[in-house]
Amino acid sequence: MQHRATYKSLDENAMSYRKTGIVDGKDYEPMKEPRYAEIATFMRAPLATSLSDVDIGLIGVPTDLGVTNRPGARHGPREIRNSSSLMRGFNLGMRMNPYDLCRIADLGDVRFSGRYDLEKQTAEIADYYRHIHAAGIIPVTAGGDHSITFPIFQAIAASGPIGMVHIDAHTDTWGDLYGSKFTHGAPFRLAVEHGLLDPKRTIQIGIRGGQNLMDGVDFSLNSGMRVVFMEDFAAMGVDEVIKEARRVVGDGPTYISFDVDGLDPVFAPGTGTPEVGGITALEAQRLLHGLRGLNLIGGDVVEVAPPYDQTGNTALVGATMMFEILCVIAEARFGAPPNGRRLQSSGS
Ligand SMILES: [Mn+2]
Repeated sequence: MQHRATYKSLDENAMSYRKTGIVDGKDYEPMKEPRYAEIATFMRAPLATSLSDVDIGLIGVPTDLGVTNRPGARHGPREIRNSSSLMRGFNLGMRMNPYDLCRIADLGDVRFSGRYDLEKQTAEIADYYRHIHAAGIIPVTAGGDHSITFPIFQAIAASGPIGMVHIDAHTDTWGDLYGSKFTHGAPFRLAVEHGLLDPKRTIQIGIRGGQNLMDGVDFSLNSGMRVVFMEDFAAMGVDEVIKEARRVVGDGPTYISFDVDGLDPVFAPGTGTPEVGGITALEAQRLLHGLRGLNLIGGDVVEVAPPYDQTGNTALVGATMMFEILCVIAEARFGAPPNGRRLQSSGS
């Protein structure tokens, strides 16, 4: 294969992919070092020191205060960073290199002053993403449990409801649970109720398992979301599901939310609420590639809970899905879509 530049060249004063060793003073590029070396940032992208000169920001949200059962997703961002060092620049499945298209950086983790206060934390996540959005940066996030997506929407959908491709075993549209409304079972009900998410431009893919209450599924269906239950997924096949997803979200602004429990636990056992009979890793990659050219405004991979998977494979799968999401967003926003028009940044 022809060698391609791993990085888009950056201005001299901008956030740079090139670093200077503090001992020998020599220049080096972390992504060209062996993949086991240097500090583990997401995808080995540079760690940003400011919000200037970044097009896509890779962000960790290390919290699992919103889980309703088994905790552990607070360890997701660190393990995904480590596993993501296995990612390279060129995506063979898509025949493109996101680093050729735009400036990508690890923005670090959301920091909390209320780390053990779910409501305060939710407000702080929203505040963090308002800064990211105001700087015109497209966020690609590693959670954390799924409760983090609601405050992300509070920031990026403030000017009007967005659409969503949601991959998950669960609809995450339940109401209050044990006195809390910000659980990881509730983000998309809250998002609809707050006018942040357009249910008619939302597709939920991979839904399955048992339920204590039909409240969540009923909310999804009654609000107009397209729910692709796992039996439907199996009957339709990936290509038909892609067509349906593209029909549902149309050309409006669309977010990709990928709960790793949407995958079969064979591929991703390290998650708090595994459900057997799920999507394969390859089907998920094909599904994500099928979103090429949509008006994508951000994405996340959530619910990677490394303590339940001592092999580390769930973190690798999560990192890979994060890379795929990064690639489809980079191409959609900074590449040359089929209509030849570069989509405009939704930054305020
Ligand atoms: Mn979920």
